[in-house]
Amino acid sequence: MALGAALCAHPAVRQEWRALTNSQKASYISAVQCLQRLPGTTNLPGARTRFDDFQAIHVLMSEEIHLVGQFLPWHRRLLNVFETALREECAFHGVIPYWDWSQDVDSGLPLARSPVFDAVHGFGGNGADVPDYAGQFGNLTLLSSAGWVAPGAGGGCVLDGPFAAYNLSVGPGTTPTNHCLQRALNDNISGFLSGARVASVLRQPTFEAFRVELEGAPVTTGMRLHDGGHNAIGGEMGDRFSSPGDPIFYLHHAFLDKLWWQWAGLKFPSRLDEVSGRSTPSPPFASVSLDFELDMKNLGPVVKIREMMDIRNNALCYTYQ
Ligand SMILES: [Cu+2]
Repeated sequence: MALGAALCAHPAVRQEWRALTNSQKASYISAVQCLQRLPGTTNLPGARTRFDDFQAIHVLMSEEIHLVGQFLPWHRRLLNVFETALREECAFHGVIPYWDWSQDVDSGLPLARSPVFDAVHGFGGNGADVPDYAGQFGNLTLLSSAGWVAPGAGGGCVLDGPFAAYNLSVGPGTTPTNHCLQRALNDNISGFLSGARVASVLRQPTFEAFRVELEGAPVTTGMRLHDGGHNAIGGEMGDRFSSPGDPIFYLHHAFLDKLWWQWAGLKFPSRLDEVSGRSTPSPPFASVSLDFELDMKNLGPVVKIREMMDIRNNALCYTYQ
């Protein structure tokens, strides 16, 4: 096959949040706020705005896109259609940034001190402290079995920053409900997000081992990078259905996408063809191949995993710094 046959001439460079200038940060945040003002076009349950549309498709597809071989390609495609909307509907000229949380964890500072949670040049901080917060579903026992230690502060509405006032109408879970953006930053989960953990995921010899070690519980017994990042932020981000309601979702997934690209780069070009895994979380299982179709409903045309393998191709056209 001819992967790499049509590489784009000028790939956009996705950068880590703290590498952006304040004006680049502001333009990304304004573009996301623009999607939050535009009326939705999908009519997916609960979706009122264009921003909600992308959250709603994640709710709708959630059972088909996690713990499966298409997990990474599907989320790459989600970021791709989200970025396209930012550009075409909100005159955004930049790219989705990523958040490398391992830099914060390795610094030894609390997550709340990360530049991504800055109230002015970031996504706002923790949620208001709710005593005895027990998680989005009032049940954190699942998290404890995955290595979760103790609740952090927070759990309530985010109080500052550009997204504190946004009314979410998709989620939590699968039930459309009006609610605020919630966070429950938890430094007890940070250990799953260290630079050493990232390095160990990158050492995995096959795509199969890599995707499992990256995604985490319940396929693994403890948390890994993907679920660790979701749960360390908590609130909406801790919700496996409606997590894209927190705009930080896109930066977390961009970092996971970067790690996939970095892992592929360790054995170039053979890993550009390497995809595997079951296609459904429960039996009967089929195996995904490059011809597996990624469904975005009416957010964008169906594409095959094959088209998501090389980020330098004309359809994707980006790279990471
Ligand atoms: Cu997801």
